[in-house]
Amino acid sequence: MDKNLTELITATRVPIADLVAKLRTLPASAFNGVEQIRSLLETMPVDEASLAPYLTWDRQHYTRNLIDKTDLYELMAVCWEVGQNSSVHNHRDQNCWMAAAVGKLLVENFHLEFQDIEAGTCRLLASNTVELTAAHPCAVDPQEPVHRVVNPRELNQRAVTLHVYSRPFDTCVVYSPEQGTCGDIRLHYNTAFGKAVVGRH
Ligand code: CSS
Ligand code: FE2
Repeated sequence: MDKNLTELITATRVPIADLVAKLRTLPASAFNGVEQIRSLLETMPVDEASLAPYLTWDRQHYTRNLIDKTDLYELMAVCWEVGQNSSVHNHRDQNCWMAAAVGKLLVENFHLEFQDIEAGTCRLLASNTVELTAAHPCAVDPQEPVHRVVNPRELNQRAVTLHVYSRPFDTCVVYSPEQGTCGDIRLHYNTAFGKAVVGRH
């Protein structure tokens, strides 16, 4: 990244509470297109220290930590150990924006040629890969919503991403591009508002 841009972002980091306060002022229309929230995340990169109550780690799986939730959106911090990935998945036709508060990740997008959820079959082709950093938040393309997030092992660092979903969703479809299979899964929070969520397993 451009050095001046890196410095600017470090200088302008805001506490997570400021981002929450801003999101809460926005009307439903702000969440309909993808550009407004994407540029908001770009102009309000979040300070890592303010995320401390929401950072939990699990060697087996990335963790999902709810920060705020309204009828319009949910905001969570996702914590990635070195080398952890998500499955290939969709977002239930909901808009999604992501920014990396810590680290540098990859979003690998896939083109869904066909899916038959009832039969559990699909065909996917890898499309583009984009870098996810504080300076470069990403919006999931509503036309091409299937993706996976990777915290590359070779970077040898934990990562924390912020996700805004609108509207909130608690199930998604998970795909195996290699096997051509897919199926619904439920999504759970590891923590909500800074407290462990009991009985999620
Ligand atoms: N959508 C995944 C994180 S990778 S974008 C989830 O909510 O668990
Ligand atoms: Fe996702």
